[in-house]
Amino acid sequence: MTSHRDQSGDAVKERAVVKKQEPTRYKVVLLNDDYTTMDFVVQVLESIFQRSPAEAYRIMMHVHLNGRGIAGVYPWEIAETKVETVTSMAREAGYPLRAALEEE
Ligand code: TYC
Repeated sequence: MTSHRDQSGDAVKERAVVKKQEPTRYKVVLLNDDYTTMDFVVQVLESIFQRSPAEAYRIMMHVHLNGRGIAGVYPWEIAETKVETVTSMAREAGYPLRAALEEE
């Protein structure tokens, strides 16, 4: 904190604006479909999103029942890479599983 006199002679305190800019984060959303197996989705959540087996199962069931669900939240570049990895892993295995990005 600095302190000085203004033209009228009054003490004036100045405070630097220190509010940090939070980096924008992105949700990786998994979308339900009728063909991807439950086991495959659980495997994706464990291997790409570092979810425990119990968490992976819970998220998979949420997507299965609600149509969509959040796999994880990340900075832009990481979120984008996760979507690409999900997509290539699914296509490789012959499944139509899709993932999308949403600003948090
Ligand atoms: N609905 C799929 C089934 O019944 C399972 C599934 C869950 C698929 C989540 C995609 O993101 C998904 N086999």
